[in-house]
This record gives sequence, structure tokens and C-alpha cells, in this order.
Amino acid sequence: MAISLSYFPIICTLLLTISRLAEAATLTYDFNITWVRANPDTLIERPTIGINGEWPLPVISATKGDTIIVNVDNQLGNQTTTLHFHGMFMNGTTEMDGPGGVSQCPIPAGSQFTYKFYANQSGTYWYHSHDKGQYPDGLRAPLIISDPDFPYDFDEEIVMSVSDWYHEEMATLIPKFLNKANPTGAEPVPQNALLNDTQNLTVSIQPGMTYLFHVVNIGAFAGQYLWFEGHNMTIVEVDGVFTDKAEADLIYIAAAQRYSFLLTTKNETTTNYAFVSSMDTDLFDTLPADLNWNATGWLVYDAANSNPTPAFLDALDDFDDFSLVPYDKMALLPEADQVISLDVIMDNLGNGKPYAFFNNITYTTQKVPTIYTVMTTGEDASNPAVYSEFSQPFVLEKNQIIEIVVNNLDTGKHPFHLHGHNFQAIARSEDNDGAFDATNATQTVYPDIPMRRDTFVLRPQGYIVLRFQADNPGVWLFHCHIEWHIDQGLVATMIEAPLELQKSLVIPQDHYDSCIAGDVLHAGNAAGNIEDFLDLSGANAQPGPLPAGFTARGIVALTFSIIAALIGLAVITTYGMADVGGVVQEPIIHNEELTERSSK
Ligand SMILES: *[C@@H]1O[C@H](CO)[C@@H](O)[C@H](O)[C@H]1NC(C)=O
Ligand SMILES: *[C@@H]1O[C@H](CO)[C@@H](O)[C@H](O)[C@H]1NC(C)=O
Ligand SMILES: *[C@@H]1O[C@H](CO)[C@@H](O)[C@H](O)[C@H]1NC(C)=O
Ligand SMILES: *[C@@H]1O[C@H](CO)[C@@H](O)[C@H](O)[C@H]1NC(C)=O
Ligand SMILES: *[C@@H]1O[C@H](CO)[C@@H](O)[C@H](O)[C@H]1NC(C)=O
Ligand SMILES: *[C@@H]1O[C@H](CO)[C@@H](O)[C@H](O)[C@H]1NC(C)=O
Ligand SMILES: *[C@@H]1O[C@H](CO)[C@@H](O)[C@H](O)[C@H]1NC(C)=O
Ligand SMILES: *[C@@H]1O[C@H](CO)[C@@H](O)[C@H](O)[C@H]1NC(C)=O
Ligand SMILES: *[C@@H]1O[C@H](CO)[C@@H](O)[C@H](O)[C@H]1NC(C)=O
Ligand SMILES: *[C@@H]1O[C@H](CO)[C@@H](O)[C@H](O)[C@H]1NC(C)=O
Ligand SMILES: *[C@@H]1O[C@H](CO)[C@@H](O)[C@H](O)[C@H]1NC(C)=O
Ligand SMILES: [Cu+2]
Repeated sequence: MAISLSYFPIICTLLLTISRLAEAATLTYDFNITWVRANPDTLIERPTIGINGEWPLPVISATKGDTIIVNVDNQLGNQTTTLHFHGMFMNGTTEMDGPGGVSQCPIPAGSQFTYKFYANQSGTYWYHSHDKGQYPDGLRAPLIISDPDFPYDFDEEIVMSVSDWYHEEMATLIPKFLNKANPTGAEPVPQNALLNDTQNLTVSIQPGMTYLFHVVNIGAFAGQYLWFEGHNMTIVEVDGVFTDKAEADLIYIAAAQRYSFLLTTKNETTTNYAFVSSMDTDLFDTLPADLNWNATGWLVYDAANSNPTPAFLDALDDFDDFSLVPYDKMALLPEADQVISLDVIMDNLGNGKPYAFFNNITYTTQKVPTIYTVMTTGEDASNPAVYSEFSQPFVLEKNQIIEIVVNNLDTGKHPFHLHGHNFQAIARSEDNDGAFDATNATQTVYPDIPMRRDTFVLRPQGYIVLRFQADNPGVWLFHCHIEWHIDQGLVATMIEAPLELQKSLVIPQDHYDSCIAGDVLHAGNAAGNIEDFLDLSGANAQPGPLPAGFTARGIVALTFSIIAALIGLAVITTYGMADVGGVVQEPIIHNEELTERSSK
């Protein structure tokens, strides 16, 4: 039987659609999460969180359109856990997003929990624990989603992580960090930088080829400068957003950011080339004398060649990601329906400990995870009050254009991350430009085609302006991705289309089982009140302020310099035992105390 040629294109499209559908797979990963021991920098073997008895962890690899199932068995024994699939929109499955106390109850030791989501995206992502500052203990790895319609040619793919590494466990470091003995909030400095969870990484390559590198910063704290001697990088993707090709000789990858770039190899195999991932030491309050903040690897053309020592660079002039142009040319979103303005400060509260604040509020985990408050407070779910002001809640209406303005009143860099979306980065100041002024015509000239990503760096004493559309009902955190700053409370909660969530969301039984096994409430307002949703008494609150006229930094700087001059550095520990004085402390549960509780 002859088929008329005019049907040919239709039949082809049909066949293509069928083959695409046939390709869409359901990938199931069984993750038995346990403590293992690891020593990636050859200095100290330490307890590390592994999966199925191994660390480094497996890379999750999927194809756009696949459904991913991860069956978690928490066999840690002494800690709760969760998994977050960083950058995945979780469209329709906000309950699978992972933050403990927000989208689920933390999974207690001995409990099981299944994550299931549809990967309607492609590019470079990662998965990590989103529970009580836990991921730097090892529970973090890349997640790569390939795309049959990837826009550029390449020969082979290489996945590579960069990170910082600590010798002590987070459960030890966090209480030392969030401590009145550390009033300036100096973050613990990592002991080493790692490339793909090791050092001296060798990457075997062939001449005359184009490699597609997927690089993820899975670290806790340090941004990393990355450069290859003798080779440029052609950036083609950031945080899951394909870009027009952009050539760079040095890039900066903040904690949680991802880059894909093409790297074309030379035709000769006579030389191997060093590459370096260098931790951003601007973030460190002190530079220990024995710290090597550079991790070196090699592009190995021929194993018989020697691997050269990298040359020192005079300056680290990194490529500016703000200049990237998304491949899809998505236009600047229209003017916002809702502008959320957040001022970042770091300061001490009455207990002398160092905190981080958006608009004078330090995020405090609530008694009821926010998602369950959405589901059980009826019409009041549209009222931010039911979530407690200390969860820094913002209610977004369906399909609104949202603009988030973040003003940095602090002197550090902060990579801000939004769950459930990527955002257009429409304005970004240089260092020390001060707060954003929406009435200033110079500051409000936005790109016609802004770059998009899900993690973007706010510079010291400057601002960023981000826009996105609220087209993904869910509970989504917005936070700095420096793990220390999350622990200090630099977190806001976006509650997107709560009434729609009440209609559409079906929460699986194993989620409630985690709450029950962990003795965590899962109904009512933030305080667990199931009768009067506007009565927040008993909700977790931040500690009270320092007495008027006091600044902990001031007192401590003064006390410290006098005492230190007299009796030397040994006094630090003693001071830590002393009280700031005069402050009656409210009974509160802040993030670090939850950490302490969970580790008991
Ligand atoms: C948790 O248990 C593991 C395995 O016994 C141990 O190595 C680790 O130090 C413990 N961590 C805490 C914080 O108790
Ligand atoms: C999980 O791993 C631990 C340690 O390797 C092992 O003892 C346990 O039997 C494993 N559990 C399952 C369900 O495989
Ligand atoms: C998949 O993503 C596209 C946008 O990239 C969107 O139009 C579509 O509705 C999404 N499908 C699902 C099932 O989420
Ligand atoms: C990094 O580690 C992952 C997981 O083991 C592996 O798949 C990948 O090939 C490694 N990359 C390099 C450059 O060695
Ligand atoms: C990397 O090389 C340095 C210097 O030779 C060495 O001290 C270190 O142990 C090596 N690290 C690993 C993981 O092999
Ligand atoms: C790398 O790109 C820069 C411009 O960004 C250019 O000046 C340089 O020649 C390039 N180097 C190589 C090895 O292609
Ligand atoms: C390598 O050889 C190919 C084919 O001969 C040529 O097109 C290309 O420019 C050469 N590459 C370099 C880096 O010299
Ligand atoms: C790390 O590399 C940078 C850039 O080459 C250099 O300035 C710095 O001195 C290096 N640090 C160490 C500890 O070698
Ligand atoms: C934060 O508190 C300070 C001091 O009380 C006040 O000046 C400032 O306006 C507050 N900021 C916000 C955004 O509420
Ligand atoms: C407007 O913003 C620009 C760039 O930040 C700044 O140089 C200028 O002083 C501002 N103008 C006014 C009137 O504040
Ligand atoms: C979520 O899916 C809906 C269709 O179901 C689509 O309209 C929306 O754009 C999607 N949002 C995201 C962030 O993918
Ligand atoms: Cu930060």
C-alpha cells in the first residue's frame, strides 16, 4: 500500500513523538544512607555520609522527560536527613523538594522515605541533604540531565565537582560557630579544596576533541575560581539554562552554582596541562598558614608526559555571568506585581551568638513544616501570619510577576538561591554601590534578555534584583547557599498559590510517617494551633535583642583586645564561657538547637 507523500511529515512527527515517549524512563535509585569513613585529602580519615556503603556518592544521570525515584533509607543512626534536588522545579511536587521543616519532616534515623519527581528540565544540577547543615559531611553529588535537543556539538561529556572540605563534622562545627565565643560570626575555614572529591585529579583526554564539561560547586562555603592552562572554556549552560556561547579563560563558581562549557583539546599530545580550582579566600576571616586553597588537576594527553606545576596568576579576573545571554532569548519579564525587598545584615542577638537577618528577622524553624500549615489552615493559608513572622514568609499569588530586591548591608559575598524556579537577574551592583534605588534611572536600565540561573552572587554592600513568574505552586525557600549563613538564618519562605496547593497536592503517607516517627507536628499554624490559626503563641521565635546601646561585636572586640594583650590567646575559650550579661533569654528553638537535638 502506498502512502501519499503529503502525509510523510505528519507520520515522521508522530514516530518521533512515539520514540520520545518510549525513551522517557522511570529511573529508580535505592539509597541506603549510612556513615562511612573517607579521607579525600589524605590528612584525616573522618566519618562521612555515604550511600550504599560508598563515598564519593553516585552521580544521578537522567534524560529530560524521565521520572526519577529515590528510595531513601536513613541508616545514619544518630541524625535525621532529607534530600533536595537542587535546581529541579518540582512542578506539581513541592512536597518532594526536601528542606526539612519546610516541605517535609526530617526523615528520622531508621525511617524510609521516597522522593519521586518528573525531570522536565535538562542541564547540570546536584542533590544534597537539606537538613540542619548536614550536606558538608558528604551528602552531596552532581545530578545531570541530558537533552536530546542540546544545542551545541561536542564529542564527550565530563562531570566534575569542586568543593571545600572540613576535617570536623558539622554537628561539631555548627555549635562552635553559632556561639557567643564567636561573636563576629567568623565562618569555619575549610581545610582543603577538592576536585571531584579527591586531589591531584587527572582527566584523560584525546587530542582534537570537544569535551562538554559539567562543573558543580558542591561545597559548603567557598566560591571557586577555575581555570585551565592553555585552554579556554566556552560557557554553554549555567544552572540548567542554556546560553549563547561565551568564551572565558577563568570562571567563578559560587557554592551551589553550575557551569557547562565546551573545551576543545589541542592536536598535539606532547604536553599535559594543569588546571586549578582556587577557593575564594575573600570569604575567609583568617588564612591559616598551612591552608592550600588551590586544588590542582591535570588534562592528561599522554600518561607518559609529566604533570606540570601550575603557574601562579597575578590576578583572578573572572568572567561576569551577568553578561550571559540565555539561548532561548526569553525576554525581560514585565513589571512586577509584587516586590519583595530584603536587607541583609549580620548581627548578634541577646544570647551573644552571631546571626544573619533579612529585614531584622533571622529564620527560625517552626513547629509545623510550612507545607503542612499550607494544607491545614484553609483560607487563612493566604495570610502570611499563620506561618509565623520568624519563617520570613511571603505569599505569592498564582502567575504573579515577583521581583526580589536584595540589599547587602554586609561586607561579604552571598550566593542567593531560589527553590522551584530560576530567575532573571535583571540588575546587579558592583561592590559598595549601596542599596538599590528603584527611582534611579541608571539602576533600572535592565537587559532586554536577562541572564537566568538559580543561584546568583550578591556583592559586598551592593544589591541584586531578580524577577520570576509564580507559575509553580509550592513552598520554596530563598536563601544564601553558604551553609553557615543558612544556619545563621539567612532564609525566606515563598508560599506560592497556597489555596491551589490545597486542591492539587496529595502528600504520600510515608511523609506523615516521618513526622510521626520523629514526633514533629504536621497540622495547624506554625505553632501547631489547629483551632485558631491566627494565634501564634508558642511558635518558635528568634532570641531577644541585645540590651539597648550594646553591640556584641563592640563589647567583644574591646574585651578581647584588652584581655588578649594581657594574657594571650588562650583566653578565647574562657571568654566563651562568660555571659554577655543582663539579658533574660526567652525559651526558643533556633536552628542550631535543632541540630543539637537531632544529634542526640
Ligand atoms: C554519628 O555516628 C557515626 C557512626 O557511629 C559517628 O562516626 C559520628 O561521629 C556520629 N556523629 C555524631 C554527630 O554523633
Ligand atoms: C545499609 O547499609 C548498612 C551498612 O553498610 C548495612 O548494615 C545495612 O544492612 C544496609 N541496609 C539495607 C536495607 O541494605
Ligand atoms: C514542562 O516544561 C515546559 C516549559 O519548559 C512547560 O511548558 C510544561 O508545561 C512542563 N510540563 C510539565 C508536565 O510540567
Ligand atoms: C568525577 O566523579 C564522578 C563520579 O564518580 C565520575 O562519574 C566522573 O567521571 C569523575 N570526573 C572526573 C573528571 O574524573
Ligand atoms: C596530592 O598531592 C600532594 C602533593 O604531592 C599530596 O600531599 C597529597 O597526598 C595528594 N593527594 C591525594 C588525594 O593523592
Ligand atoms: C582565550 O580567550 C581570550 C579571550 O577571552 C583570548 O584572548 C585568548 O587568546 C584565548 N586563549 C586561547 C588559548 O584560546
Ligand atoms: C587541529 O586540526 C584540525 C584539523 O586539521 C584543525 O581544523 C584545527 O584548527 C586544529 N586545532 C588546533 C587547536 O590547532
Ligand atoms: C593559589 O593560586 C593563586 C593564583 O595562582 C596564587 O596567587 C596563590 O598564591 C596560590 N595559593 C597557594 C597557597 O599556593
Ligand atoms: C531593622 O532595624 C533597624 C534598627 O532598629 C531599623 O533602623 C531598620 O529600619 C530595620 N530594617 C527593616 C528592614 O525593618
Ligand atoms: C543613581 O545610581 C548610580 C549608579 O549606582 C549612581 O552613580 C548615582 O549616584 C545614583 N543617582 C542618584 C541621584 O542617587
Ligand atoms: C509548571 O507546569 C505548568 C503546567 O502544568 C506550567 O504552566 C508552568 O510554566 C510550569 N512551571 C515551571 C516552573 O516549570
Ligand atoms: Cu551568605
